[in-house]
Amino acid sequence: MKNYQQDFDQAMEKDISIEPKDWMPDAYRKTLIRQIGQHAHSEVIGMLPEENWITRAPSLKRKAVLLAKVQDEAGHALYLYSAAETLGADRDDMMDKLIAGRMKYSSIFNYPTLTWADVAAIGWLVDGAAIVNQVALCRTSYGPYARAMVRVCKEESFHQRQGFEAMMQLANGTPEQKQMAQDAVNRFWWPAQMMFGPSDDNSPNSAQSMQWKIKLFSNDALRQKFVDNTVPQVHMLGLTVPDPDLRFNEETGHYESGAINWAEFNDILAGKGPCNHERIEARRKAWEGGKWVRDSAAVYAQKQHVEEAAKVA
Ligand code: BYC
Repeated sequence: MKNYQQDFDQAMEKDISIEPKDWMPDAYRKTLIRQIGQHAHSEVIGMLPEENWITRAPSLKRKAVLLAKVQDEAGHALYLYSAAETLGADRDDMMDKLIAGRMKYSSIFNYPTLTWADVAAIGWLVDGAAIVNQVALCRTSYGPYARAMVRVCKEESFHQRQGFEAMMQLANGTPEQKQMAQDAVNRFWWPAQMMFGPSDDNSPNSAQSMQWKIKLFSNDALRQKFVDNTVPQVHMLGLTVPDPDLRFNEETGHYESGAINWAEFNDILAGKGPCNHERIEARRKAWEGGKWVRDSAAVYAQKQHVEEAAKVA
């Protein structure tokens, strides 16, 4: 008699990816739907702070790049919703849960984009943080999620570079532009670090997700990698890191950060961030406003199906 649990455990041990038709524990499936669903929602909600600046981008080139980036984020959401569907999740149900506040999305998108420099900072810092997390996810144990991440990472690299380049232009611009760049770093530095989730001693899902190789590195390990990558970039721009306690530890070769304001993070997760209400409201309007398109597409698909069936018969 086949021992499904044993086969699953062996696949884990040998780093063989789990595919949609393979047996998997219910809790593994549930965790993946939670994480991939949140990830997909983050891509969708993440379009909003940037979309805010499409009509106000400072040049035709910046506008074209931003439009392409926002469209890429929509594409990432589609790969991710599809990956969640391979686990039996229903896309409409996930969207209803997001709007009802029963599914999360990344905390970072609850901050406003007050100036053009914030858009540059999102590309550089937010996509930069996302890459650190997602490069690791390219080897996650669930095949469709890992494969989606490979493509997403290629696009995120372009996003990160264009953000850094836009930031460099501001940092080397007039004193006012340089100040605008510094203000954006001051506002986004800590929220970007919070993207990696609670500290390891306060992360309820990490132990199990690491055992299942959904997560290959802990929240703190990835956060450290982001800080180590990014501090030299801030300095290269001639800007400062808004952390008076930041120091480089010569012995470990790592930067040591000051304390993260976890009360602010928890408030955002509880729906009390600066833009939580606005973001969900925008999504609700888009979802309800798009219903007629989804309905029409479904009727058309049904009609096509009936016609095809009639041809075969
Ligand atoms: N924000 O036990 P933990 C992008 C939740 S978008 C909100 O450590 P886990 C982009 C967590 O879900 C990229 N919630 O959880 C798009 C859990 O709550 P539940 C977004 C957070 O899952 C447009 C609870 O806190 N990337 O790149 O082991 C423009 C306890 O946490 C956050 C992803 O989604 C947070 N920051 O680890 C530009 C990456 N952190 O579910 C850019 C995929 C934690 O138990 N996700 N929570 O109610 C992951 O890698 C993991 O899910 C996390 C959290 C590292 C985020």
